[in-house]
Amino acid sequence: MKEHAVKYRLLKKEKHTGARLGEIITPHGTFQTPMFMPVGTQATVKTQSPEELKEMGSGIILSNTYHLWVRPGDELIAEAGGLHKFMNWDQPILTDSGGFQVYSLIENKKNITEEGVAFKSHLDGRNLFMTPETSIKIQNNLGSDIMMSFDECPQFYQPYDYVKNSIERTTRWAERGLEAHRRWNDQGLFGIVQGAGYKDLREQSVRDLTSMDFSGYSIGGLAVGESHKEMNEVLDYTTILLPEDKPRYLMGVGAPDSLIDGVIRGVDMFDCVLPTRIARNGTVMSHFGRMNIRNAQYEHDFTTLDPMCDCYTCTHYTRAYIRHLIKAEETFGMRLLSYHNLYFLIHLMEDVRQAIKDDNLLEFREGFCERYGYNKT
Ligand code: PRF
Ligand code: ZN
Repeated sequence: MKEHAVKYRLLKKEKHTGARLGEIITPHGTFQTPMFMPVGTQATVKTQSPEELKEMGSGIILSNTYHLWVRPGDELIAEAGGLHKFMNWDQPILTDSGGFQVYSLIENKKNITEEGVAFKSHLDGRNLFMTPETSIKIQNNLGSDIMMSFDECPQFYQPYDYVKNSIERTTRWAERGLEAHRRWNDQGLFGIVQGAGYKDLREQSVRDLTSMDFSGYSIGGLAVGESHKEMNEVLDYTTILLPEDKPRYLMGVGAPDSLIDGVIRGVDMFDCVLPTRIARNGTVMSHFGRMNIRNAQYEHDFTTLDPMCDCYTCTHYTRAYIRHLIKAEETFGMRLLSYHNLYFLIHLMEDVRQAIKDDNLLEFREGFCERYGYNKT
């Protein structure tokens, strides 16, 4: 077994659920888990500076192989000394492989072959081809702390035979990625479990990927059209098969109830564009549910966004002011809301970590969901 640049340390298991308290040690520092990771697709978390991200408690951010490959190019970033230096972020970075982003750009499933995936650039429409080796090479040039294998993420409701062929190819791609990886000394590499809603295929995917020596395991192919209940079921039978001594990452999930339900099932890491995307059109995540600040009811509302939040936005600005900024399309309004929404999810995970320490995560979930307005399940 090789030495991994990224290590997981299990600190405590919650008494009544599958939740784990831990920490992930990377070449750019250690962060606590469970953790929510802000998304910085184009080497920036939209509207937020690195100083703001640190201040809000973000211990790691995510970026995207595909986007940085087409612009400004991974070679340019390597020339700058790597992604950390290029964007002035000295803490951990995780990069997604492009396996998810390119699928939205594929015109026909026939463009997915054993060798790789053919698709068109979202910038200028030129033909591109991504293979497991290209994805790893780009991520090696970026120098992220945690890299992802190149995978296919099928929609949830696909025929069994399609998904079986797909996961077997994703496993072969993962193996090719392991071979292509050149920086084991300072970059970890995760395998990505797929299999849609088919229990035996998820099990096969876990078995095949855990027989190879990855630094951690991601659960992909969720939040792609299935219900919340179906997602929980897949997590139930997937996470129990994953090794205890490696981190687990549920990809592209950011709804507060899904985060808590993922943690209950043993997930350590999450990411999603949701908090920053909805912030830019005026949607606020608060302890009392979601609200759109553009709504007329906030015109004369001089209270804070979320009375239970002590972030910079909530301690300095009123709903009426932020409503005005968003309606006037002022970028400062987007910054204030992005800051608050990210702070909200990062601090939700801090509360979740405390509940794991206190062995009362189920009670925490109950209280949180009742306030937020989720139906009990
Ligand atoms: N694979 C990759 N990235 C992803 C996903 C996936 O399945 C998802 C699914 N929700 C989000 N991001 N590589
Ligand atoms: Zn706030």
